[in-house]
Amino acid sequence: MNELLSISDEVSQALAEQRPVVALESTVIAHGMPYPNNVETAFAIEKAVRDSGAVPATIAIMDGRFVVGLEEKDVERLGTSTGVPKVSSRDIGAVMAGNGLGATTVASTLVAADMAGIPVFSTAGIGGVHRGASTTFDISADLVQFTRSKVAVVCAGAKSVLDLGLTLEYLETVGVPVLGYRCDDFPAFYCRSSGFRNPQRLDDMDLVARAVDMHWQTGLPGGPLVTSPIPEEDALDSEMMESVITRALEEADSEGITGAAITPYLMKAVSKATEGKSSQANRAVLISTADVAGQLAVSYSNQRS
Ligand code: PSU
Ligand code: MN
Repeated sequence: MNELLSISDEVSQALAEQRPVVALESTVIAHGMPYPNNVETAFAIEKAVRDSGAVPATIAIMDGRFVVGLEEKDVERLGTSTGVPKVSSRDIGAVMAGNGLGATTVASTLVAADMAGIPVFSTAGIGGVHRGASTTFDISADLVQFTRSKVAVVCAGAKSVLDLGLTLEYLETVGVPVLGYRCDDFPAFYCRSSGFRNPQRLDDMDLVARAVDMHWQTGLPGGPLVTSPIPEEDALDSEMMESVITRALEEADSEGITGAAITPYLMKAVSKATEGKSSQANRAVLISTADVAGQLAVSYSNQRS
C-alpha cells in the first residue's frame, strides 16, 4: 500500500473484488456550499452512487495523505472547518509535506483516484477556460489533468461563469473525448444546454463504457469526459443565469478577485443572487451526475468481468 494513500476498508474491498467504485471530490464540500447544506449534500451524493449500484469514495487530503473513502466524521470536519485550502494538482506536494488538511478539486481528486485504481469520477461542474482567458490566461488545471489521469469524468458540463466554447476548444486540442450521454449539447450545470454541441453523443451506457475502455486500450492517456445535464424539472432559466453571472463577473473584477479565488467567489455570488433556487439546482445536478457515474462504473465493471 502506498503510504500517501489511505483507502477505506469498504472501498479497498470493492476495488479488490473489481466491484464498481465512483470517486468524488471535496472542494464542493469545503468551498461549494454553506454548512450544513454541504455536509448533507455530500451524503446525498454518496447515497445516489450507492443507489445506482456502486461504492462512493469521497476524497480529500488529511494529515498529509490522500484519504479515499471519507468517513462521516471526516466529511463533517471538512464541512465545518474554516480556511481549508483548496488543493489543485500543483498544490498536492506542499500540502502533504505540511501534514495538512486539504479539499481536493477535480484535478487533484483525479490524481488520487488514479493512484487508487478507481476508473470513474463524478462532479457536477468541471473547471475550464475562464471568460477573458485570452488576457488572464486563467485556465483550470482540471482540463490538463484530464490528459494525465486514467479516470473517466462524469459531469454536467461547467457553469457558464466560464467560456464554455473555449473550454470545448481546449479539450479538443489536448485530445480529451467529450461524450454526451443522452444529450446533444454540452450542458451548462444549472442549464441543460450551453449552446455548444458535445462532439459525440451516445445513448447506451454500455456503449459509453466501451468507448472509455477503447480509449484506454488504444493506449491514449488520460480519460474521457462524459456529460449528462441537470434534470429538466430542476434546470434554471439560461437568460436569468446569464445576467446573474455577468453581474458577478463585474463585481469580482472591481474587487480585484483573481486566480484560484475566482471560482469559489463566483459560486457564492451566483448562489446569493439566485437565492434558494441555485442551491436546490446545485444539489439536484450533483445527485444526477453521481447517479450517472454509478451507472457507468457498474457497466464498466461488468464489461471487465
Ligand atoms: N465548478 C463548480 N463548483 C465547484 C468547482 C467548480 O461549479 O466547486 C470547483 C471544483 O473542485 C473544480 C475547481 O475542480 O472548482 C476548479 O477551480 P479552478 O478554476 O481554480 O481550477
Ligand atoms: Mn484558475
